[in-house]
Amino acid sequence: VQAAFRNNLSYLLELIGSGKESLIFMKKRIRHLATQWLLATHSLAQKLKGRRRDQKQILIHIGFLTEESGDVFSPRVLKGGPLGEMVQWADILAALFLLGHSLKITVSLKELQSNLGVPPGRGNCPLTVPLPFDLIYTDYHGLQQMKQHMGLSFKKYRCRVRVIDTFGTEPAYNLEEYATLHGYRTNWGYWNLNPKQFMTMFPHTPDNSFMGFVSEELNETDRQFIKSNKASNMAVVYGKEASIWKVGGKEKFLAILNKYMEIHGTVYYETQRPPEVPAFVKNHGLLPQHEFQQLLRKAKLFIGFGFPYEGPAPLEAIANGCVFLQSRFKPPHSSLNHEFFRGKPTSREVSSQHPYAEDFIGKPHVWTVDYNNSEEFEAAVKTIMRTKVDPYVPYEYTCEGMLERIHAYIQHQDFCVGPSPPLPVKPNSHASPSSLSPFVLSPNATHLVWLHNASSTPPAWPSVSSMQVWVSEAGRACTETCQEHGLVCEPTFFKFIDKKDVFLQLNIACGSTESEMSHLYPAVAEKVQECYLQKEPLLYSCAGHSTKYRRLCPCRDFRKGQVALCRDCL
Ligand code: U2F
Repeated sequence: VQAAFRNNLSYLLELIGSGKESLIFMKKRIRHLATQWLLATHSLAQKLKGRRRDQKQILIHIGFLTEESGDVFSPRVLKGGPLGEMVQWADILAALFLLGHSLKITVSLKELQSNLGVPPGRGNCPLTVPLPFDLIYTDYHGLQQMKQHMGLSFKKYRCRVRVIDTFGTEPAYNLEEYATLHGYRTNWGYWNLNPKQFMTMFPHTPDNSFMGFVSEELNETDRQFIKSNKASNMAVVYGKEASIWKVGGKEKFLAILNKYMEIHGTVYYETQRPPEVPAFVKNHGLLPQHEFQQLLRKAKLFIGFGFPYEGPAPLEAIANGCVFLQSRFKPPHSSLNHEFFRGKPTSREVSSQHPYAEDFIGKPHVWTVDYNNSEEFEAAVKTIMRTKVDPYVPYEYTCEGMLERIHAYIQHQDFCVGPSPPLPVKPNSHASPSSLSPFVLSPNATHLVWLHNASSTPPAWPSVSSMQVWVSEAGRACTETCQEHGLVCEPTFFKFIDKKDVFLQLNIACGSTESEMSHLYPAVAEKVQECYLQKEPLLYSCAGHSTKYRRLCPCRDFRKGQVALCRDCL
């Protein structure tokens, strides 16, 4: 069946049900963004005109909202608790629905079981029940519940699962055998999924798929209104919970900020003003989302104190014409040195409160400074007050950008197919071994590019024509190596470059070549001239570095403002 774009969100709102504060929050958000979603859907429909899109049967099981996993978030919706996850789920629901797929939404174990066709109490029965869904979107909690209640079907069908995973899961933590052996410890389990089945809130690591969420875009009238109503001396502090005010050293930088600006907060309180918030701060209490956004429209500066990490609010601030000022983390925070990240399945180093804002947006919208350096901090505040900035939303965070990305994933990502067939070899019997390779060395001999030849191009998504193969410096990850060349690492291409010939073509001297399990392979230990190929495809990883190795890195191009998709990927 072909999917037809939808032009109305009311049926989705019905499907979501009610009863929980979290669901009410999500429905409000969907209602509030409805016009924007519908316009974006129309515009994507024009762009994809004539394209065949299959309609999928999709189950959405929001595990963290089930009573069975404790549902700690719902009771905190009105009390300053995390909303980022709900923002994201609301947007995922809207996007999947508008793309025309058929949805079932569950937020309890009972509903999950009845939708999976598993009779209650028969969770461990050895039968495999046919799964009535092409795709299941869930989270780590939901994954655990499905494993417990699907019996053998879980193993059979887990390739259909997509895990919404805010901070990301690196391959080294995903593969049970390897993680256990090498101490990649996680509190979230080892699922042996294809790492691209994990979908993140920001494009943290290309090993996962970037799901994202949306940020409201302003129309021309709003933009004009904002321009004439910005109060250049108004700052809003990022954070809804009083605890963020406990950050060490805040007196110093707050005193500086207070010299120049009127400071506002949206910190939740019950009856009394939270004692952590100084008297000179104008605290509005926790605001409903659209009122919070109205406040941002007036403010010039949105300032982060270091927590929460990587939430949606800075993007909303920038979308409403604020400058986001945040502290640089030196050394960076990670699961190795910070309580919050401990046990999360990633070694990613977080260089500031919001690395996406820092790296993908930057000045003039984002300033990342050392808060312990009073001069640097003060200079930043003064410059920000003088600088005019326009509201800005990166394309990948617009409704159309999100619809486009999810559309592409749904139509092209398939983790249920077996290993791909060997690369086609050109039928040229006198050729030397290296000319059988589909790559050619770039003219300056720095990297390999795919040899454009229709007959040798395997059907792959992303398309291999977007590929370039680079060798990292020793101690560098592929993530960074590709970035340095204006590209992004693409783990699905590892299978094409994990070959002896590729070392040869890159003029790398291999005294020996072994095939072993390591998330750093393929790589070369240059000093000893040892080359290594990867034995376990699930360990192909863009993340990871060691001073011992130079890694082979499969990079690709990307669409402007849409890093998840290569130029020919739509
Ligand atoms: C992040 O969760 P948070 O919920 O703390 O993320 P925020 O960036 O603070 O914003 C979430 C939403 O809260 C809204 C605002 C954002 O969309 O519009 N809001 C509001 O409704 N009223 C107000 O007064 C102020 C803000 C992250 F998303 C999670 O994944 C992490 O678990 C968490 C901890 O790092 O941080």
